[in-house]
Amino acid sequence: MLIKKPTDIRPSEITSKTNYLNRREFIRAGSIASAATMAGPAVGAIVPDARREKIDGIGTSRFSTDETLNIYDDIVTYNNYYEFGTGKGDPYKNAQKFRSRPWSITVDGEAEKIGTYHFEDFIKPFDLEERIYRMRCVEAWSMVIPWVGISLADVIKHLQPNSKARYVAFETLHDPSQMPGQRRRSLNWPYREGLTIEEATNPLTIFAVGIYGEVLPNQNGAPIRLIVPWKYGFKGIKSIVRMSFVEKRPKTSWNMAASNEYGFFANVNPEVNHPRWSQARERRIGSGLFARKQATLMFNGYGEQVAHLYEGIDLRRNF
Ligand SMILES: Nc1nc2c(c(=O)[nH]1)N[C@H]1C(S)=C(S)[C@@H](COP(=O)(O)O)O[C@H]1N2
Ligand SMILES: [Mo]
Repeated sequence: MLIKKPTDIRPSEITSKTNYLNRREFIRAGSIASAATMAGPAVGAIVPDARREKIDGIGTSRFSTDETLNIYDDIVTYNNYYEFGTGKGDPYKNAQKFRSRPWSITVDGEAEKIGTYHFEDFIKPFDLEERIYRMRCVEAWSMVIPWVGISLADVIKHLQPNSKARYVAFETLHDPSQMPGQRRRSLNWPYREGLTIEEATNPLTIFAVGIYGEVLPNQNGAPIRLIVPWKYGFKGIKSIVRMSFVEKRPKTSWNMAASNEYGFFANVNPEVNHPRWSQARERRIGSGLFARKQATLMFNGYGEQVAHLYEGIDLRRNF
């Protein structure tokens, strides 16, 4: 193994000892708890080597957190991706053969550069950056994930929306032949999400194409998915095939499913509880089965960057 000077080591290359130790504890606890939550093989062994591909030329970001990263295996085996099943382990199991290449993305609506692009051409003009972000699911668990992504603000500037473009809407692929979950009506397919143009062009918002310096695994939304770190995880729509610039607020999947539980904004907010559970605290995945939950932060801790977007807006009504 190459020995690097400490200053050359990216945060995501450092194996966290606490996480490693907690993992061992988790495996032991798992044997007396439930088999469904049992840990998989050793760190990094869970995705076949043939499918793991390094990404070159990744820059760093001032927006990255230095919190302890979740290990690779947690990030790729504990997922929400209802197109591949509703269990946390289903996407890992059922998305292995999903064809995430070749891939194309259609841009339509109120913009100059509308059209259908090959995935590779679509991302080529933009700088790849590692963005280590907290991700807070509306279900009250969280992770710290080293994404590789491109700035959505850069993408939008390039596509030249006009003044009618007040929102950006996104859609996931609809293909029940490949996505077994779409043969059931667990959601109104295709999965849809949206942001205001101000949210979409905030410097924190990215399109992710990788994790841990490697190509994004299918279960995490390959080849390209949205990441909006101050919002609940469900805003981070996976495997995007359409991006539309629109005048009116778009319909979004979880909001359509239960508008009293999942708002359009879906900003992380410890003071506004889900009707069925508290949002005050969260369980950091990998911290050990018996670890205390930690406090959830307003805007998931990204208030400095985004609070101004919601000035004068009642966040209890606009949750
Ligand atoms: N198309 C699609 N995108 C989706 C989902 C989904 O079911 N389908 N689940 C969302 C939810 S609820 C969360 S918490 C995150 C999970 O991302 P991860 O599995 O990469 O951690 O993806 C979001 N994006
Ligand atoms: Mo979620």
